[in-house]
Amino acid sequence: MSLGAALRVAFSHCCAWMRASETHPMSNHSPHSSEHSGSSIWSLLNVIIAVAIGGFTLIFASTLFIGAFKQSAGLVKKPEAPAAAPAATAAAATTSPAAGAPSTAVAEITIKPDLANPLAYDTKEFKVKAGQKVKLTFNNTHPAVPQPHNIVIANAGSKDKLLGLAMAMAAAPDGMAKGFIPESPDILFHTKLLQPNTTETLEFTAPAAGDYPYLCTFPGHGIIMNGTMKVE
Ligand SMILES: [Cu+2]
Repeated sequence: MSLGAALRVAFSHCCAWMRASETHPMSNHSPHSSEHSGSSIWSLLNVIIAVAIGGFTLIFASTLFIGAFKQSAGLVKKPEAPAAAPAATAAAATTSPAAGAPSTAVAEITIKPDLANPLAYDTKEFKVKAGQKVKLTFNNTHPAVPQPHNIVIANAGSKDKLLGLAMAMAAAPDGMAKGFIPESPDILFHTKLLQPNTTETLEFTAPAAGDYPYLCTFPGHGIIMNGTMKVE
């Protein structure tokens, strides 16, 4: 229903109601005095209802009109979802390093003996970027099977050679004193032999891209207690 039609209906309805209350008093059989006061009360009610309906219609109409005017004048801002997305992307781009630049974020890795298999590491692989600062913590804590362990990070492809050197140290009188760390140019970084419930953190810069094995060189452990540092 259009606004004009609504107004006409509301007006004619009230007029008809007022005429009806004048020509046909509500209670014909009532005494004259009460009949007269009854009809005047209904007339008053009709006026109030007419004013209420008229007022409501006016408010409704003006709200519609003002809303339409604001829209057409561009005063009401539409949601700017498409504009927000590029802004978010720009913000993300400024906080992340530019492509090709060395990453400044420190890679922090913590490795423990595996809960299910205490002669293995709980971390079999981790990834860092070439040139990235790395903080590698070995927390030699196992609730059930305390054992001395270390972590030796070595050149790509040298794991088996180091396993052999570590086994040879089992028979060497100074093996334990050296923490079972073999003397090898393939070893890049290593912790000392850590007693149970002790921790050591290695800090180094990730080498060139490649897969670097890490292993425990306590004789026999490294067969299973090993993993791979993937440098990308
Ligand atoms: Cu070990």
